[in-house]
Amino acid sequence: MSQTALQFLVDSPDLDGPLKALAQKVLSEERISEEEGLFLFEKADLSYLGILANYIREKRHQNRTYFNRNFHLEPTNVCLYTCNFCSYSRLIKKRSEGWEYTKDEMMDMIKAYDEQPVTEVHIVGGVLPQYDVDFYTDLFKSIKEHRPDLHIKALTPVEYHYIFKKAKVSYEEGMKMMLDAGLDSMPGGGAEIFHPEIRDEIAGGKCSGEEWLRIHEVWHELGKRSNATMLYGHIESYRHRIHHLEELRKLQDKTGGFQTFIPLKFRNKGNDMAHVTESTFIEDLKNYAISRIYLDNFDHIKAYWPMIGRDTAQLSLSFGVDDIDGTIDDTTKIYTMAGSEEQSPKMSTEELVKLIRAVEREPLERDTLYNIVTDFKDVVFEDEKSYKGYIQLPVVNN
Ligand code: V47
Ligand code: SF4
Repeated sequence: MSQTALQFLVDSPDLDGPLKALAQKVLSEERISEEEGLFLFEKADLSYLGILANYIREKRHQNRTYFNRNFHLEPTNVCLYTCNFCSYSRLIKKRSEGWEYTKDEMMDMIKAYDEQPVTEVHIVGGVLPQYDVDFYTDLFKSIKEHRPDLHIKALTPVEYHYIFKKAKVSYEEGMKMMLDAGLDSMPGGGAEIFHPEIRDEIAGGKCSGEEWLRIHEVWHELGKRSNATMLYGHIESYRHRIHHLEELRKLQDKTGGFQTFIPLKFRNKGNDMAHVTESTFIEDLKNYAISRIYLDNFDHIKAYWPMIGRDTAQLSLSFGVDDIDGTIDDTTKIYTMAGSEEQSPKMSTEELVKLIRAVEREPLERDTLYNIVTDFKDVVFEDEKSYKGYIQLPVVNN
């Protein structure tokens, strides 16, 4: 279906110049350049981008749409850094307003999921001196002792850079210590925008773009996988987004260790960038589509539904996205504090399955490494026949 749509576009007499050449490139699986990526951001319209991105998505995954069963654990929201976009952190001088969990408290939270079929814990939070190499290696070991099959996806180069420096160990030594303690994979956070023109402005003081990339490289060299993100839609220009995507594509060519790319839409509530207007819904879909087209060496593009909402997540599945993260639970505060669509992000497996089916895609529960846990092909929920999905058509008044 989408192959026909792209072929039809390429053959259309109404399409010429660079747009025709780029559509032809996607059809023949040729890589697009940085200039061409920039051109797509600046000149291509959404329907055109949708055809290209959906072609790639369906060629790789057909209708398959992945999600997992996970929960988030955020050790602290107190942080030494002061990223302008962050609504979540509390400065040290206001630490009484935040939380700082001990290892025992965190283990109690882990144990609260004992009876539930979750496959992953996603751990990320603020940066503070007491959360050091010893704290995290001890935590990871305790989680593995308690529940060996629970996949630990934890911490970003922001934390790793800080704790390794404090412990006076190299990235190589530090990541090996994490591996030995039970770390399974790294989430994609802390990437923001790599280009120093923007990074220094919005996330000054924490690890640089090069350091972020290098820590992922070291982790991949240990044979392990990780994700990547990009915080977009604030003060960056399209040139900065392409630079970011290009850096990721280059590293992926080298290591092949990234699994998923997750574009993160900047939300402006309760932070020092509240004056910056958020990107439009059209812009969000364009960004997913161009990410899918540009990152030809990434298997998956993920839409993080708690942040963009269920309707956009459903639509994104036609703009290059094949993964909508997980059931989550309401344990993550990063987005709710920044004004995300979902104020208490929690979706049951049944709701996720229905949400995916409502846009005629095929839901598959995966584990963190994309092994299939449950294929819902033969599972039909009682009320599904009358289920209308989340997308409401607008009422037109003549
Ligand atoms: O690094 C913080 C972003 C990230 C805001 O790997 C904001 O599977 C928008 O990385 N508006 C953390 N974004 C979350 C993250 C993530 C989420 C889901 C899945 C995975 C994965 C990773 O959240 C931070 C930062 O880039 N962020 N504040 C904000 N106001
Ligand atoms: Fe700290 Fe992360 Fe927030 Fe930056 S984004 S202030 S590093 S918690």
